[in-house]
Amino acid sequence: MLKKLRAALGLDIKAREYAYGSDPEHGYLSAQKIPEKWVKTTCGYCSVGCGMVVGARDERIVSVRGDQDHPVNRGTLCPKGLSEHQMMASPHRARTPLLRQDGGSLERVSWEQAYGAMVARVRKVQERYGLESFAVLSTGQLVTEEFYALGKLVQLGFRTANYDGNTTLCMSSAVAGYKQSFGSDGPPGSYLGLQKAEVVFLIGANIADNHPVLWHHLNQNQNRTLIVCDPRKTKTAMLADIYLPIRPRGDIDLLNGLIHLVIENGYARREFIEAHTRGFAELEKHCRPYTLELVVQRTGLPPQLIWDTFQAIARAEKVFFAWTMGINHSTQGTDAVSLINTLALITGNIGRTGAAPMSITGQCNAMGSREFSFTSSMPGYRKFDGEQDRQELARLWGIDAQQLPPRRGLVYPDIVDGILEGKIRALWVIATNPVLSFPDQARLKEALRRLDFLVVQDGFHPTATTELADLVLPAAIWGEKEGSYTNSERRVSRVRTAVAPPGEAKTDFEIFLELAGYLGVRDRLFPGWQGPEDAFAEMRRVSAGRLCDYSGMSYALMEAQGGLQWPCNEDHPEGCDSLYADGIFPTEDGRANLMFTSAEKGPEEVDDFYPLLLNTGRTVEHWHTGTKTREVPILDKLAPEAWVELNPQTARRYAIGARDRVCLVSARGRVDGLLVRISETIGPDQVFVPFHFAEQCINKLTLPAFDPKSREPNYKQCAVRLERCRQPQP
Ligand SMILES: Nc1nc2c(c(=O)[nH]1)N[C@H]1C(S)=C(S)[C@@H](COP(=O)(O)OP(=O)(O)OC[C@H]3O[C@@H](n4cnc5c(=O)[nH]c(N)nc54)[C@H](O)[C@@H]3O)O[C@H]1N2
Ligand SMILES: Nc1nc2c(c(=O)[nH]1)N[C@H]1C(S)=C(S)[C@@H](COP(=O)(O)OP(=O)(O)OC[C@H]3O[C@@H](n4cnc5c(=O)[nH]c(N)nc54)[C@H](O)[C@@H]3O)O[C@H]1N2
Ligand code: SF4
Ligand SMILES: [Mo]
Repeated sequence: MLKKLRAALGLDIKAREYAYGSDPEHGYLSAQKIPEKWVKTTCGYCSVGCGMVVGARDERIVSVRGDQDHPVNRGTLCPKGLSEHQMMASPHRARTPLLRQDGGSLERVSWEQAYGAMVARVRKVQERYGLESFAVLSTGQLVTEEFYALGKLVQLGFRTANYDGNTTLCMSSAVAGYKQSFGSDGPPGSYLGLQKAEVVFLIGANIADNHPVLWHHLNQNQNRTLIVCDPRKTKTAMLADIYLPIRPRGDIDLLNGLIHLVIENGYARREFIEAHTRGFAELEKHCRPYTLELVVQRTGLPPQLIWDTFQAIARAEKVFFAWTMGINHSTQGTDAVSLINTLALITGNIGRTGAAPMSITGQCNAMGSREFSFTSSMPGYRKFDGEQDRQELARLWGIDAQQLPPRRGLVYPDIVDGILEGKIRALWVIATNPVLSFPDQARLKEALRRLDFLVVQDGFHPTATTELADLVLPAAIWGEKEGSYTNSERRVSRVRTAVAPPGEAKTDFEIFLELAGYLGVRDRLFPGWQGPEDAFAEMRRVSAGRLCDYSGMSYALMEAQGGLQWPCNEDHPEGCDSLYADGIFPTEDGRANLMFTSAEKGPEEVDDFYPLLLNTGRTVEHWHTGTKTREVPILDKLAPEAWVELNPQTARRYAIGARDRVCLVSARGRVDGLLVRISETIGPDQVFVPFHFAEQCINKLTLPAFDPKSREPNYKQCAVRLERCRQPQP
């Protein structure tokens, strides 16, 4: 019967399977769901960087499946990846430029009017208040070619250094921590390490929800010991051999204690330490007081678990240390990162497959922004204050080094402060939604209201941020643009166009180049550029000889291999699995720094008035502020609203039952109508709420406290109190 039907519809078996595989509701009976063409690309959500094949028909993506040949995922995808195409046809896509004039409503305008207005308004502000009164906030979600073009446009075209990205909300602590330890940014390990390590130590990383396809690598490693350190017993923690239910912010004490145990018990790799590091004597002295008793007292962990963790690390030949936001999202994030690097260094876990410290990044192309966006460093990981770096980049670009910004400009939270202080008067926001994602929402909104001019460039409208804009620029998104993303393991993979963007939306790349034309700098900055491949050619030249060396890459090679890990050059024509295999680090004397630190008090402690510690984060179904995933019916049905996780003891204390609704209040705001989930996954003095929901935006409560080195926000702890709900539900 089916065979006949298939024959009648003229479907070949493969096409039927593809369509059925991703769309069981309509399945193979719907001829409109049968792709006319298949395009290989990379997932546009998280930094795992799964390879996928998307099927398009009539300018719509109708099917998505995992690329069987891609080394990252071998055909597997998580729920977000599998349903990625469903957000594209959302009624909330931005379709035309919109301009607000004289305080009125946003009205449709042509691109010419939009560009004209933007250049005129920004120039006016810059003429009146100085070049640096214009600031730009970008993202980790453009293709790298777009980052490269944007960096040149902002720094050399608009000539403002006050330019940063949402990446400061995410992994700037990892960047700063790598720089402190190794002299440069760059994650030393790769996913193969998850397969080859004897011990995998995950610290503040919930990969089961947030990097699900990394399990695919862990699962290939049956003999490993998995250690998970997280105050919440997450899905990841539930699968651990050793679960460390650490007190929030206890990581620095734990790491100091582990370093002490390693040294005291004779497990430090003396030969490696002497040949390749600096600062061991000071480290040893610093860690001496961290006895097991002290660490137990500070972290709340049972001594046996700390001892078991130490034994596992000390005895293994290969330990893979990986962390994410439980470490980075802290006022001590940078130093905690460096301490993880130190533990890896003294145990000789660097430069080998399966033996590395490795920050798992977040967004699909946070890494690309680190390499080429001209924010945290100059393109190709060049230092703003490195004389040689400046001369080299100037020569490559054929400009005078004087034209390069003398220093890094203001970083994200300092741009917000700059607006509040009246120093910054115009802001361009690209592919980020700060009104929901930045801490202390009321303060951020107040800042945005004070601006003379706010431009927001987004694939969706309305969003919490586009609603406040004076000018909305409609952008193409994943599936509608060309370029490349770099994933967490330095793998640069192709991103390809399957369909045209909706309405008049344009790719960010086109917008940057056309805007450069209106500004009169297009020929100077982008001579002869037609498309992203021209940017890529220049990126190869600009990165040649650098750590993030793209010189051996081409689009064709990337497509053939399922991405290439940098450095990729004559020495490593197929890319490189581990950094620092020779034990030589990009510091002045080639040695890694054994950085250390002590735990400080958190920026906000609980008290009688605000007795609970609020932890925030993610769930597998949703992506950040939900502009995409809340448009996907299956994902939104699975997780339609925010919730608060409460320990049974806390629930008893407040006489609250499961499915009751409560309100959380901090010194900065309140969130009503949170659905209660009672679970021992969370400690009695803590609560957890995901941050994806505009209706119950948890960043009304979080605090504007930032790491002094990386400027990353302290999203994971603030003091709140719980009240019974005033309203029955939202
Ligand atoms: N489904 C989904 N996946 C995503 C994203 C998404 O929005 N949704 N976003 C992507 C992005 S940009 C990022 S940055 C990553 C983030 O990925 P993760 O870092 O895994 O995500 P989070 O849930 O923010 O935080 C991780 C864990 O840190 C723990 N934690 C809190 N405080 C502490 C502490 O003091 N010590 C320790 N050790 N742990 C602590 C939390 O309990 C939480 O389980 O996910 C990426 N993947
Ligand atoms: N409380 C709390 N807050 C947090 C966190 C937390 O753990 N707790 N995590 C923080 C972290 S790690 C991160 S990374 C941030 C993320 O915070 P945001 O960056 O604000 O979150 P997104 O929802 O990813 O916003 C991306 C925006 O870009 C748009 N967009 C997508 N693709 C494109 C494109 O190709 N071009 C253009 N122009 N627009 C596009 C989307 O529609 C969306 O509006 O949130 C931070 N905020
Ligand atoms: S794990 Fe990340 S990259 Fe892979 S399909 Fe899911 S969201 Fe996409
Ligand atoms: Mo992130």
